[in-house]
Amino acid sequence: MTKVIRNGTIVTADRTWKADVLMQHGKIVAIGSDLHGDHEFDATGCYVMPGGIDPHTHLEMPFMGTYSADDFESGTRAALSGGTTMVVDFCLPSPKQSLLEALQMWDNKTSKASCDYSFHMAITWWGKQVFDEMATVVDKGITSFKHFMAYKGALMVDDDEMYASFQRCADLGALPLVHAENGDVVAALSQKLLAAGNNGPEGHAYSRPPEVEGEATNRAIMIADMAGVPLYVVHVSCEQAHEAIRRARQKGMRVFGEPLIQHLTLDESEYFNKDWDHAARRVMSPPFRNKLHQDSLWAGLQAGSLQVVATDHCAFTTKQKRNGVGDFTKIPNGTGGLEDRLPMLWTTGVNTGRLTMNEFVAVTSTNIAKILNMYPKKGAIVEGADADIVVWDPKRKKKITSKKQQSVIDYNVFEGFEVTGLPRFVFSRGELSIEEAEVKAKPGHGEFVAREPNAAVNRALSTWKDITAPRKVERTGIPATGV
Ligand code: DUC
Ligand code: ZN
Ligand code: ZN
Ligand code: ZN
Repeated sequence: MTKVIRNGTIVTADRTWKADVLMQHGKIVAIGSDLHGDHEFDATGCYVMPGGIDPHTHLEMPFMGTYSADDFESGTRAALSGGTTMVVDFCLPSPKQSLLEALQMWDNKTSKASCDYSFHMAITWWGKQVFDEMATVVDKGITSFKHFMAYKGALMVDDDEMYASFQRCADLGALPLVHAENGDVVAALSQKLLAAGNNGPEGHAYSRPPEVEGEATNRAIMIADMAGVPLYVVHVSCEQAHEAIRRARQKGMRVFGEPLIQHLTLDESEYFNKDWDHAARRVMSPPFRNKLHQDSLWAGLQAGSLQVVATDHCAFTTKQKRNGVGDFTKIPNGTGGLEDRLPMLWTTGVNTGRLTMNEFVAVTSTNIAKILNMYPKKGAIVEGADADIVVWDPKRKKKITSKKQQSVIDYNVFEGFEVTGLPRFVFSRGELSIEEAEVKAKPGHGEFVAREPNAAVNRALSTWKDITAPRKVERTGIPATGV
């Protein structure tokens, strides 16, 4: 059975042209004019783009004494509803847990996924077992490892562990990721704020200023450089972190930065809302920043110094958030966004002229497909690619409301926002998953995407050789010790 998308304009990361797209057995099999198939989908007035890839989700994740509310069933429905056809979730071993055992646990969560998915493996502790198991994890097609520089006493790794893990990543052709916030400083600031009676949600933002993120980003970049490995910095929220990434790239290092749609569109005033629930629902790490930081992130997407827009989708209900009444450090950190990422970025990016349509495709799909080494299976409209396609209607409008969302939580951080630009059809490996606002996604259709290691290393600098292969000086006339 063949399907064809007719009369649309194809938009990829580097081209815009009018053509039809023929799909068969989950793949794109032909691109050209006047194609026909068993089922035809009319894309008149629409853009035909690679489906979005969200490389940063936390579905059904045990965290801060609870579980994030969206699982792979509701999470992938939300993704598809907004034009995202693949998610990359984080597998989080608990302290001393085998990485392979944790991976089995995460794999067990995915049976109702309706779009494709992959994993990043978190390094939450260090030892010979972790060192050894990292190779097996890479063999299983998981070639990216996440490091939390925050969440002291829980997920956080120290610099010695991070350096050891980064070197291991370099050996394995894997990509290290960092959550860059100085966890020691966050813990100290949190205690100080609480002691002064500053226990509301705004205390969360005060405890994680941009400097905390800038310091950690710089540190991670330097450690990655010494380990000779590229680096991917998740949820870049401020100028200080962006500046560190710009500087590293300008010096020739492979460092990538990922702003979130939330940080691009929402600001710190949310935490000063009089309504406790309103503010707590927006507690995430890093917190929302002021408009100057937002401008920096937009500029980074334009200039190419930031490459990917994600969500860090980690949704908690109001009831779960209320665990932190009287102590902001107990408010589960996280916000949703899977369903809204593409419509929000199109509305605030493409419709305002800040991003071209091709840049939109690059930052929502193609760039991360390349960074994670799954291009052109994903992130491309080309013969042989997976038929993960969004047919985008630039005129379609809606007002975002939690009452009509796929996420199971009882609110939406973008509530009331009017978006212009929404999917008309979404295909996941050729399966019609969304038609207008109707969800046709099939739980269980989603498959794991295995990735190959990447040979890319950071060996541009002349000092790199000195660090990895230190020269021993043969000396004569060494003085006797202690004389
Ligand atoms: N930040 C969040 O807000 N939630 C999940 C983990 C994280 O780093
Ligand atoms: Zn014809
Ligand atoms: Zn994080
Ligand atoms: Zn995250």
